[in-house]
Amino acid sequence: MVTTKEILRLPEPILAGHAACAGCSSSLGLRYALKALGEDVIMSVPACCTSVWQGPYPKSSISVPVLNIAFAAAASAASGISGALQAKGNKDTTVLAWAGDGGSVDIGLAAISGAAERNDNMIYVCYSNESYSNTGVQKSGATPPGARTTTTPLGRVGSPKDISLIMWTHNLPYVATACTSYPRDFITKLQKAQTMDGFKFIYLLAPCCVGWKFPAEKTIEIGKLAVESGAHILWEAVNGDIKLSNLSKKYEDPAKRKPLAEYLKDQGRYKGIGEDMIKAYQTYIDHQWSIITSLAKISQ
Ligand SMILES: Cc1ncc(C[n+]2csc(CCOP(=O)(O)OP(=O)(O)O)c2C)c(N)n1
Repeated sequence: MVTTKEILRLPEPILAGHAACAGCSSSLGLRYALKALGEDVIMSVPACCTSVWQGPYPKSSISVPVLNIAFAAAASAASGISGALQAKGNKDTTVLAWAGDGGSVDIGLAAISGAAERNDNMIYVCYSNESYSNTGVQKSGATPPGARTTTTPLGRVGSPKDISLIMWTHNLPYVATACTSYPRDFITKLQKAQTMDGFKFIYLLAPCCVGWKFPAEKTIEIGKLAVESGAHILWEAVNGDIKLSNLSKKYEDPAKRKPLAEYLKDQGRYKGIGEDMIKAYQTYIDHQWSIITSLAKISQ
């Protein structure tokens, strides 16, 4: 694993003048990603917070070339870039598709699935603030049970889609989950993905203080609580073999997990949400744990 000192020494890829909200963890995530992947990167970014905060065209606060593309098209555009690089004999440049959960779990899913099935050479990061944030925090397929959004004012009913497991079924070289509160884990996963050919997928939980309604200074703490409560499981799969990441290993034992209520207490999106919905969230989390740990056992 890279050291914190090593991360700090890497060149800054997000330049002054960006328009991210205070406490935005997805911009922090991209900062880590570009530090991890180096300067020889081309990005494909669909409509999402990142395309907004990077600055008004033709200005960009992101230090690598970015193709801003239609909402559903991050993976297809990245496939095109990857194919063009291949045709030019360029094996060095990393193609990074960087998209929100709305653009990945919902509208871009067919494009991602196609690119994954073809095993097109790219790293696809779905940063998830668990909603369509930049258009006013609507529910996405990744919104957890009970969460209030502008389209679920009484709390989200039903279960989210687990896009990481959906991608895992595509038999990919690399699939992982990460969280912006754990940069070393994320960076290590990105660097591992970068050494592999084909389609690599990372789901990055990125708490959003605006959408989740918590104070900006709590961004890192909230992300940690997501992992410590077991709500977000950190794992990776190399060629299909799933294993829990060290940071999540101890939470395999439910008794070691912090209560879900502790993770939710500072999030305004859960304020006043009934016990039945919180229970549904806990049931969903327990179900996810049983799937991941079963798959990890089979992989041993
Ligand atoms: C086809 C289409 N529908 C709707 C929009 C409007 N739109 C732009 S970004 C966005 C939300 C993006 O949500 P997400 O992918 O979760 O990224 P985030 O904003 O949370 O970063 C929407 C609905 C659009 N650009 N194109």
